[in-house]
Amino acid sequence: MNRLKAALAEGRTALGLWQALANPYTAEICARAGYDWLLFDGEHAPNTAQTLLAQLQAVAPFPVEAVARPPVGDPVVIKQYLDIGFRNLLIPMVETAEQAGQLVAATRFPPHGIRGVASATSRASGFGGQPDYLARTHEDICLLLQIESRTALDQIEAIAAVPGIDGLFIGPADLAASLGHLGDPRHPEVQAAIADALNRIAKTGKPSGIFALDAEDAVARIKSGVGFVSVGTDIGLLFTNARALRAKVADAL
Ligand code: 3PY
Ligand code: MG
Repeated sequence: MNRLKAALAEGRTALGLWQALANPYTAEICARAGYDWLLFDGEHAPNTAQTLLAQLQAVAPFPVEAVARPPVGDPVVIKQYLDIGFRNLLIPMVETAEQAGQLVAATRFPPHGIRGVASATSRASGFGGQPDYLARTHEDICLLLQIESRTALDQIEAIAAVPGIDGLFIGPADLAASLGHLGDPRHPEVQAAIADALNRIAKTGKPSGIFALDAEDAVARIKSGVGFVSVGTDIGLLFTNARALRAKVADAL
């Protein structure tokens, strides 16, 4: 059973932590921290299928769902991510219902989609040990799409209506850039656009998600009904705490 897919379908909040260190050792540490999901970033972190596989293996013993973000919503990359065993995907830069439909198709074997078939050679099938894999695996796939441009904002209802989409996730950094406020996701215009987008997603009945700007932002988003929230990043935790510790000691001297 996919715990993230189930949580979203039942309207339960799912807390996530972004993984950009591209490292199985730190992924294992974060997997012990109690989050519902960890996002392994193939778009902006130095990940390959091999490094993603190692991270997936590192977190496998823990009750946390691994979500992968491919660099692009490409059926070939999606096929590779699914084959190594990711069952939760967050696709960046989705702008149209047509694109959303193609992404759903990329996650399903024919006749329901276009996903290329590997069974006995894929980790996802338990290396061939799962007899109903080809017929049932799509039932466990959770497909999350990112809304992060002005064009995408206009298409929220159409994208959400595509069968097979499990949730829509706001990317504040790219959205800010698209709205003319590069590097300033807290700009009132960006915040107003995000509030409007979250409201409209809620009206479609689909779960919404967001990359929170800090802990306070995460709490506010969760209280307002956002279903899956990334509350921070591995790099942020390391860098912020490394700096703060040094400053604390240096300031006391
Ligand atoms: C964005 O903010 O643009 C994202 O993709 C999530 O961090
Ligand atoms: Mg983005």
